[in-house]
Amino acid sequence: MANKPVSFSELLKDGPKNWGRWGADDEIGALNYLTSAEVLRAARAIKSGKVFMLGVPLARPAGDPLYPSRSQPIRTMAMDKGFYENELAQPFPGGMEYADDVIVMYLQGTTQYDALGHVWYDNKLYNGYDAKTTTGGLRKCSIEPIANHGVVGRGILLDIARLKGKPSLDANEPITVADLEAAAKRQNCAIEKHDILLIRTGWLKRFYDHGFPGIFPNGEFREPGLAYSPELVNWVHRMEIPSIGSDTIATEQTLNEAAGVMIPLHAALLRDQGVIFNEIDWLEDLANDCEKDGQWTFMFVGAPLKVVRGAGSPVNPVAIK
Ligand code: UVW
Repeated sequence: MANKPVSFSELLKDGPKNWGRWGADDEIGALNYLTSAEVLRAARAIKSGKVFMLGVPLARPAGDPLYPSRSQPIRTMAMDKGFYENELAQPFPGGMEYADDVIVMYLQGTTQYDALGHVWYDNKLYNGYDAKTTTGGLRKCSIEPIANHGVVGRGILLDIARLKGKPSLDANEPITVADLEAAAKRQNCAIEKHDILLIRTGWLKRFYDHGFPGIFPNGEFREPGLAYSPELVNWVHRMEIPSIGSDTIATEQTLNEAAGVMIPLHAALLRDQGVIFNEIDWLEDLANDCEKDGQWTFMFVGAPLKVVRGAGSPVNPVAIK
């Protein structure tokens, strides 16, 4: 049973903030850590040329994994052979015909990046921008500046499910700093400053194995993941982590029972520190390969779409080993 919720301003009042660190007009937060030197460090992590695409299939007829308040993507044909068969379209001169389609979806309804203006508390976004700047489209901290910069750096996969010796973590199971360090130790690799963290819980595989009950047991949204603690938010700040991704919908433990709050790391890391969240990553193939060859670091490339004023964007991230 969760306690009565504490307000985020109270819970996080002594926590680290990066507001102003990169100037009063900054909109990319911890991506500022990802300089050209970091891209070269990432390139040095490439050893075999193996490529892993971390996006999930989009708009499957059977449905996609997404946050409960979001509806499923709708993809429909705007042009196909049927149009020609029913004389609704004519071939181009020369005889060529074509297919076209349209998708209606939440920008965060698949593997995706959250913009820094995606969440706020106390009416302030990252870097102190007024929450009113989100009305009608994000005029500050949209996905566009993130998409213009790109998310390129050394990635490290931390396989917490393997660390715990189970196919997936349990509902609302927390991941602590000690777990991250123990996973790195088991994998015989070190987490370095400015690393892009990918955290495997095994949760997303439950969706493809068992459908919606696999990730909403008892109909509840209670994902395992990184758990809020002052130690964790200080560790992320000290390690200057630019971005965190996971094989869950929200990249963090859903409910912090002690404080009675939901997804507090969106407040403590994204809003306060400008850490970029990347969600719904497919990590199974990458993790299996890392376990096999013992190489858990790679070049990571995340290229969200330049959606004008968007609160997020779909992405198909790339890990190159
Ligand atoms: C919410 O936190 C509402 O969404 P997401 O998990 O996409 O960040």
